[in-house]
Amino acid sequence: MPMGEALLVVDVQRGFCPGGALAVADGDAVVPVANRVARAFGEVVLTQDWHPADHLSFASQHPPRRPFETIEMPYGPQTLWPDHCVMGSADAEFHPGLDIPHAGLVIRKGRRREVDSYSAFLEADRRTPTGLAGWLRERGVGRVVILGLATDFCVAWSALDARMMGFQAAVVEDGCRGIDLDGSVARAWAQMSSAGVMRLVSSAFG
Ligand code: VGL
Ligand code: ZN
Repeated sequence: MPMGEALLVVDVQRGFCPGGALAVADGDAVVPVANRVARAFGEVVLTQDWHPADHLSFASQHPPRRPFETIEMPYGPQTLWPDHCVMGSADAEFHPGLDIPHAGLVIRKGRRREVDSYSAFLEADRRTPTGLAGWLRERGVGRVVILGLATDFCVAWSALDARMMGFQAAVVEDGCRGIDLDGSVARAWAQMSSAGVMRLVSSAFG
């Protein structure tokens, strides 16, 4: 049986687009790219960052800490963020321009107060699976193509975990935008490249 492919569309939500709580510069530019690339895939998975209002990745839970500082959590260092993508809020909705009606699965991650989850596969404790790997394997998917927000956090962690879990992985560069804290976008690309993540452009998909 030929190895199946799936497209993983990461966190294309209002919160990460201009006007959102954790806006990524030019974040909404990925929306038409996601829509176009998705047409080339029979199998598409969407992820949504989906936090309780008192999530421990929010700086507001750790006064006097400020957003973008780092603290130690039981599972390691954690960047602190502005309150964002609170479950059920407008900020957590998909970008209204996202048009992928044939998506088969939505993974909501970061739902537990104590543990962040950048990756679509594993929470930040590096132990708790989201179930995505099993879903993909059961459907014969061996290769994932990834795009979305943000390059240096949820996209990169998802791509690295895809490799760690035995999938081939590729990231569509022009389908991503980054937050870029102290060079984190360049570091993410270097890590992805050493892990064997391919770098693609969306024109490859028509
Ligand atoms: C993300 C920071 C916090 C992301 C999510 O989607 O890349 N970044 N939560
Ligand atoms: Zn988050």
